[in-house]
Amino acid sequence: MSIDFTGPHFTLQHLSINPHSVLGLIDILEGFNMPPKKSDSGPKTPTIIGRFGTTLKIGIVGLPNVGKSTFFNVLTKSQATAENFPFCTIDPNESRVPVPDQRYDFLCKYHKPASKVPAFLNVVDIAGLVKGAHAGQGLGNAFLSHISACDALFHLTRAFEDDDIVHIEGNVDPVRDIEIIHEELRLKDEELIMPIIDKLEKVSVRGGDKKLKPEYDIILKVKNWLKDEKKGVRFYKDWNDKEIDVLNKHLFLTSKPMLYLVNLSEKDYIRRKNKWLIKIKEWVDKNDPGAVVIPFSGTMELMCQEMSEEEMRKFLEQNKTQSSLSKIIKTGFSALQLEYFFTAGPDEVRAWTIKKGTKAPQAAGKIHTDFEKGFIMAEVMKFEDFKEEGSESTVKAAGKYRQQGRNYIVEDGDIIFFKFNTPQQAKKK
Ligand SMILES: Nc1nc2c(ncn2[C@@H]2O[C@H](COP(=O)(O)OP(=O)(O)OP(=O)(O)O)[C@@H](O)[C@H]2O)c(=O)[nH]1
Ligand SMILES: [Mg+2]
Repeated sequence: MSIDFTGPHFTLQHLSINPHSVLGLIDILEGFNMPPKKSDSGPKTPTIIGRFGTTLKIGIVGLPNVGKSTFFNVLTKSQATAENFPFCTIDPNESRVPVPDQRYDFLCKYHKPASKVPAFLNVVDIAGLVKGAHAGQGLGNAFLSHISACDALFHLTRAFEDDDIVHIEGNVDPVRDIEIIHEELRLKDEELIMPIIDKLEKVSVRGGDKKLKPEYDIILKVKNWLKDEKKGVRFYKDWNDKEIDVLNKHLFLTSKPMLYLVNLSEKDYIRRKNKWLIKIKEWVDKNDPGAVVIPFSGTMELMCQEMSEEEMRKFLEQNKTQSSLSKIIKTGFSALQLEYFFTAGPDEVRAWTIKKGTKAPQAAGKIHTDFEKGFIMAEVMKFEDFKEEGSESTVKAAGKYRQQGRNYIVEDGDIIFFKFNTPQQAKKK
C-alpha cells in the first residue's frame, strides 16, 4: 500500500481502503478529530476522568531514543525565544510553553499593552519506557510518579530510520512500539488496583461497612476491564458519573487522554510520505478511536530553530512545508480540557485559562476571588466581532457587546470585562 501526499494537504492516491479511513487520514494529518457521527452527537458532554483545576500538565511518553527530549527542547525554546517569557523552565524536565494564538497576537498589536500574558501549556519530558518497565525494567518505577503527575500524554513514536540512533527493539516499527507503551501502562494499572481492592474488601466485605460496597463493586468492574479484557480505563466509553467519581480518586495511567506524535525524518515530513503513517492511523482508529495523530519532524524543527527568522521563512517556503509545533501545542492544551478567555486593554492583554464549560462567575474568580464573590455581570465581546468591527465602541454600536449573567458559560476566545461589587459593597446589601 502506498500513500502519495501532494498539494497543500496530504492527499491519497492508489489506496484501496474505505473512504472513511481516507477522510480520517487527511483529517489526522491536519490534526483534527473526525466530526461526531449523527447518531452519537447529543447535547450531553461526557464527564471527564481526571483532575480538576487549570494547572494541568501534559507528559511526553514513548520508548527510549525516539526523540522525546529533542522534541521537548524545541517545544520549550520555540515560543520562549520569540517573546522571552520569564519562568518558563520549572525544572529541567518541565516547562511552560506559551500557547500560540493569532487572536492574542492581534489583541497585543491593537492595544500595545504594557504587559502581555499568554496562556501556557505545562509540558513534562519523561524518561523512556521499555518493555517490562511496570516491573522495574529500565529506569523502572520512576516513570510511574512522573506519568501519574500528568493529566494527558503526548505519545511520541519513532518513524524515522537512522542507523546511528539505536532502537531499543532493534528496528523501527512504531505500531509495535505504541502497543508496548499501552501494555506497560495497563500492566502498571493492574498492579495499582490490587491493593485498592484488598483495602476495600477488608472494610466493605469482611468488615461489614456497607457504605463502601458500591465503591468496591465499581473497583471490581475496573479490575475486570483492565485485567480480563486487557483494556485501558479510557477505552471503556460508558463509565457512569458514580464510576467516574471513583476513577477520579485513583487516576489510573490508562485513563489519561493521549495524542499520538509521529516523529518523521525531515525528508519524509517535507515530502509528506512515510510508510508507517497509514498503519499508525489504522491502529489508532481501531484501538483508540477519535484520538489525534500528528506527524512532525524533530530534526526539521531543530534545524529551523537554528536559523534566523528570515532563513526559516525561506526554508519553509522553498520546501512548501510548515512547522507542526503550533498545532501540537494547541491540540495538547485542548486535550487537557482547557481553554481561555481574554482581558484586553492598554495596561494588559492577558489570556486566562479555564476548564471548558466554566461559568462566568468562576471564570471571574480566576482573576480574583472578589470578582467571583461580588459577581454582577460579564460584558462579553466575541473576538471575531471585535476584529471585524475594529473597536469596542463599534462592537457596542453594532449591538454585539453582550451583558451576561451567572449562568453564562464562557467560550474560548471571549473578550470579557467583569463587573462586580467590592466585598464592602457586597456586605452592605
Ligand atoms: N535522525 C533523527 N534523530 C533524532 C531525531 N530526534 C532525535 N534524534 C536523535 O536521537 C537520539 C535520542 O534523542 P532524544 O531526544 O534524547 O530521545 P529520548 O526519546 O528523549 O530518549 P530517552 O530520554 O532516552 O528516552 C539523539 O541522538 C537525537 O539527536 C529525529 O527526528 N531524527
Ligand atoms: Mg529523553
